[in-house]
Amino acid sequence: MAVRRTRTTQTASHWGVYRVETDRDTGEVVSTSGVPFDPDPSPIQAALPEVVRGRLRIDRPYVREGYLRSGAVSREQRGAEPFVPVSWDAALDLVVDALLAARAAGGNESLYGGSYGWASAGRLHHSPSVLKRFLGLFGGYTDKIGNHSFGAALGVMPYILGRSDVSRLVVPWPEVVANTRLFVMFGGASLKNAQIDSGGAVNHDNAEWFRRARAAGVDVVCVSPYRHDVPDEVAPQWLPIRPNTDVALMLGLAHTLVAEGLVDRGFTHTHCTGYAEFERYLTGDEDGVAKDAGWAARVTGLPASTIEALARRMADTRTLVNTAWAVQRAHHGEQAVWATVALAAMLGQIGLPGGGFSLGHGAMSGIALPCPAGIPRPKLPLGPNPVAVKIPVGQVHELLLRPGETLEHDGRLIRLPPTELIYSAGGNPFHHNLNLNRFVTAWQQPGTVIVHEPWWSPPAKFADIVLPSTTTMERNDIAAAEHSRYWIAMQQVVAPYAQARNDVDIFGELADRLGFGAEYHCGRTEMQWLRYMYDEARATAQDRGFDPPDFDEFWASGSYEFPMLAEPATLLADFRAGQALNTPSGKIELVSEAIRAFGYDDCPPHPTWLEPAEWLGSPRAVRYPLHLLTNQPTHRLHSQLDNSTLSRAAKVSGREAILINAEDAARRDLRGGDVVRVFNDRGAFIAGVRIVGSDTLLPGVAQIPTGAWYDPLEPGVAGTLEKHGNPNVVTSDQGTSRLTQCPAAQTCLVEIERCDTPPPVTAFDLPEVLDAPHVHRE
Ligand SMILES: Nc1nc2c(c(=O)[nH]1)N[C@H]1C(S)=C(S)[C@@H](COP(=O)(O)OP(=O)(O)OC[C@H]3O[C@@H](n4cnc5c(=O)[nH]c(N)nc54)[C@H](O)[C@@H]3O)O[C@H]1N2
Ligand SMILES: Nc1nc2c(c(=O)[nH]1)N[C@H]1C(S)=C(S)[C@@H](COP(=O)(O)OP(=O)(O)OC[C@H]3O[C@@H](n4cnc5c(=O)[nH]c(N)nc54)[C@H](O)[C@@H]3O)O[C@H]1N2
Ligand SMILES: [Mo]
Repeated sequence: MAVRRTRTTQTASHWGVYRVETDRDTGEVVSTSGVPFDPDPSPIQAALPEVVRGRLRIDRPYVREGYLRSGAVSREQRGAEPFVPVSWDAALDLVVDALLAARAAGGNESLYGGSYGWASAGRLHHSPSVLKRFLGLFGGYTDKIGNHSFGAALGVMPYILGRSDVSRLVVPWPEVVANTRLFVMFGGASLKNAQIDSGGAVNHDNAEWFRRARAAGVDVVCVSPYRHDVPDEVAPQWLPIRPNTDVALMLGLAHTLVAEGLVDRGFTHTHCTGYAEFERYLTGDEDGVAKDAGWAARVTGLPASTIEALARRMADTRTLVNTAWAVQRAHHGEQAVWATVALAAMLGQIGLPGGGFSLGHGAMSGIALPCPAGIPRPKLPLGPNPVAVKIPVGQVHELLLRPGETLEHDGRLIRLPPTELIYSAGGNPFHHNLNLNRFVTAWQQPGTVIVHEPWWSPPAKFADIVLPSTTTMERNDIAAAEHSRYWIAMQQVVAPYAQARNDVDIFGELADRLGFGAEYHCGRTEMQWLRYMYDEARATAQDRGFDPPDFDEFWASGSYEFPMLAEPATLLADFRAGQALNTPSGKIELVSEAIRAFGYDDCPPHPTWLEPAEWLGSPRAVRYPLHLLTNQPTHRLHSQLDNSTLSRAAKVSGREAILINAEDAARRDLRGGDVVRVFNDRGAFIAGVRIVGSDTLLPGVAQIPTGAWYDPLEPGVAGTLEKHGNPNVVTSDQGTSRLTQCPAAQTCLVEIERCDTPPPVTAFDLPEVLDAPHVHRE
């Protein structure tokens, strides 16, 4: 038997850095393994090679049949029609024609290029960035503002702390282990989330840090409807709170501090503004309702005695309050962030080692790991965008459905321009947008939709022009995540699949045709770009006292780890020591006059309990008695890799698994493995049931991971049944508040019933392709 000759290359992904062995003769991927400096590689790593050469790869450019025949007038058929294969030349000509026609009709602001999405790791080939570079040089585009992850925090933090670097408002693990005695985690810090880092996780160390915290005697409290949001190893105290009521608990804790004389009045006096007014709200002097532990108990479902006991413990020891991003991804999510800061301020430990608050500890791999400050990242210059219009990420439907009207946002009115064309690369709008039945209609409004995708994923199936992109394994790049101390060389592993091209090259071809190729690619090849980006970042790193090797040495060695040059500073210690914050008062704003001036009843001037539009205490719960939480998936990244064996093995009866409490299941005569219809007024989807006890999930709560590929029974028809378990057909697209207008996915009530004859899943079928490549426009 012939001996297999292999070669090893290193690549990187959001879920880790890995070595890939390929067959020297066939080029096939033989195996993958983690790198030596990653103690605990993610199982997701193994999922990519399979799909890189999988059946669902897009082999060449395609155009929707109706678009090819009759252009924009066929827009309502988007998502429902077969595709026609075309040559690259023909496809690029169509894109150029569409761009020029759209710009002529509606100006540059009629091009929506906000294209939200995680795409793939790699600083050069990051598709939303190359799209922006391209559209900027084309004269500009309407962009997005904010993010899906922690958008409410991002929007409100500048008012509270004068800072918008939300993902840096985290007390790192070493400080927690050394100093924190009580770690109160609203929404926990699930280890499944720490597999990932935007731009490339490197060391998967969080499980080990939880163990060290346990060994150091840190007591952990998991405040969540779901017990396993904190790993069992740390034996957390579990407070199964009603979803979306965390603010009420925080206020109940704060009230207890007031009632028992435990507030650090020195700190609230010297470091905060507005405390007196906030206290009047807590005691009920403002609105007649004391936010005491008994009140909080009625809202949250937790015993008053537990709330009081927790408040006393918090005041008695070095306490860190952490709020997971999911908690602010809910109606009035700004309040959860503000109340977190207020509670920590009243405890008076902000700026002390291991005390105060964190946001999103462990939400991604690197966020709480030790990391030197000031690491620059190699970057592709995006260039200017001459169009100023920006749409909050969760409100793209408003842009598309209400052209010419306005949207309230952050004290201003955003004028919504008409949209002639959507250009999307590196995101899945049928995953990140909520209320998909309305969104499907919104998506059918513009005349043209262009999508770059490696796979026949939902956005590809809902495009007019589909251009096939390469995956990370088919190109060279550099990974450098915001929360990582590494630069990683990503070497091409396999040749591009079929006719797939790199996004950066597709835009290069388009720029050439449109006459700005030289400005776009600057005459650089892939490796020349990487060298250029590296050299720029290296020069900055050298200015900051680091000494990364030259490009050739870096590329040959595969990685560079930045050393810790100095002990990292404790979060907000400089502020504690007297340095003013960038707020009007220079202090933490427990009352914001700027926000008061906006007069928003959905975002009052201090942390406030406002009932969410939907929760277990609302009248709507009579009809839809289950609160649906949509958490991040364990076996994939959002919708990425849902087509892999790993993700598909975790489904129940072929559908995404929904977790239901045994009591709720019994009431509906449901058993594990049953297929159910999950529904409300906005829509319905099919899922597979997994039953857990009240020791795992609060009764009245159902939980389903996001990211099942959108699989409508009748594509393009609003309100049609979703067959595969994409929960965003039932989630609401109402913004968190007028302040930030962020997605509020976690605010959603549903009912569930058995579905005995569910339609088959077709999410992983190829679209219908006509073998008539010569259809011409009429
Ligand atoms: N209900 C609910 N919905 C949610 C959330 C929630 O909590 N609840 N969470 C939200 C959050 S926090 C986020 S961040 C969003 C995530 O939303 P997205 O970032 O849009 O989700 P992804 O599945 O990562 O989409 C990336 C897409 O890019 C494609 N892609 C990958 N590499 C490349 C490439 O090199 N080139 C091109 N052209 N395409 C590529 C993938 O195939 C995939 O289709 O979802 C949000 N949606
Ligand atoms: N494996 C994997 N990891 C990921 C991702 C992925 O797709 N896959 N996505 C990454 C991204 S983009 C992001 S933004 C982060 C998100 O990080 P998070 O937002 O922290 O993650 P989620 O899984 O959405 O939510 C965490 C938990 O919050 C709890 N929760 C929900 N609503 C409430 C509430 O009202 N109150 C309380 N107390 N708890 C609540 C749920 O039980 C849920 O399990 O994760 C990242 N990590
Ligand atoms: Mo996110």
